[in-house]
Amino acid sequence: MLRYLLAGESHGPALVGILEGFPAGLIIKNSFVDTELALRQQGYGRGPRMQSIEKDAVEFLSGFWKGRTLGSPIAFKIPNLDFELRQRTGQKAQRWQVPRPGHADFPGVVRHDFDDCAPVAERASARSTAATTAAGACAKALLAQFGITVFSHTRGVGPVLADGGDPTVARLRRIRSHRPLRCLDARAEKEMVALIDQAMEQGVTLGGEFEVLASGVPVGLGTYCHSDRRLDALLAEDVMAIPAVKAVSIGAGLEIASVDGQNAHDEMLPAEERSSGRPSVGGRPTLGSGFVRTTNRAGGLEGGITNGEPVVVRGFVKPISSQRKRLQSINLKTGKPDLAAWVRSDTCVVPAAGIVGEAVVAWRLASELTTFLGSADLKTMKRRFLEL
Ligand code: EPS
Repeated sequence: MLRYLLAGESHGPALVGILEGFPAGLIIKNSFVDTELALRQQGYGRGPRMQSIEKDAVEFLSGFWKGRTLGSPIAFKIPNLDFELRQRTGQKAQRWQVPRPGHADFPGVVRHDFDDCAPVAERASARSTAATTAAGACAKALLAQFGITVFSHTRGVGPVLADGGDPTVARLRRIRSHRPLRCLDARAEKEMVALIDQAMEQGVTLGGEFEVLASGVPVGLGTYCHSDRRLDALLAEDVMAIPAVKAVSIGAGLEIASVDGQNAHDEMLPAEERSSGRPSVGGRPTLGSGFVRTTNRAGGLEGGITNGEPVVVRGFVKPISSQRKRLQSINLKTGKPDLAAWVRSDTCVVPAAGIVGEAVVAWRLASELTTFLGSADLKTMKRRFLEL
């Protein structure tokens, strides 16, 4: 099992994390983590802070010896460059009394007895997801040792939905870094970009949908034996905990509710029938061979256990509440109607949320894998994996 604790305020000196449970002997390159951090920062529709102030980079503080993990807790930090900028230019922390509807501002003030929304936003801010991404990158480095990859793509922005065909690992890898929204459907992506431009001009924000696919996952992670160990439930919790996510689905998700039982499952067919059927999501043959599935409606999870097909999780993101066209709210000091606070914000965070989705899915799968294989050292884990 892996555990982590993350901390840090959006405009404080740094985000920090402690990761526990990694085996000894793993190489985690800073450059790999930084590439993941950069992907989270990018994506069309990000605001001024992401575009021109931050350049997220991880600093490992403990847990390594001669470039490999020790099996002891890993500590890291990601400095907030916005903090340094504020120090240099003498900018004071912002204060505001008019909560943004949809943000944690109002319930956070009540919950923690603050007289101002700023302290709520400091920790409720999605800035914290940079640390989540760094933790997830460490998990990805471990999963890579077992041939497991975790990638995401944007399925929708506002009302525009992609029709991108089969999200194979090769295609997901290809669109990873040079497409504005990491969308498999180039035509829909153009429409999405135009929609974001329009929203930016109007001072409003846009939500959407991302999908995370984990390929190469062995059969048998998770269990149906108790509700809090079902892997589908745990993944749903992980993705739901990403700021701005309002719904999560596994595999075909919501679409399953409206079809009959003949069209809701993934039949197991003799291996030779694979070529005649629709390729499975992720395009990877089922482990254990002898049979194949030509669909993956279950999203790689049956009874809360991985079944060897790619694990597929979708997240549905609301349009973020900070927007230039300010919403009606109440001034907490005067009790009078007022317009919600706004200083600067992103317009669309769907691709960024997809990268965070990858991070949390990777973390959960790596955690389950260490439970499955033991985690004292990488060599033993690999030997046990080959015996599966
Ligand atoms: C965020 C508000 C903005 C975003 C921030 C999330 O920050 P600021 O208040 O400093 O303008 O830039 O996102 C990040 C900093 C990030 O790293 O993703 C919010 O209120 O959630």
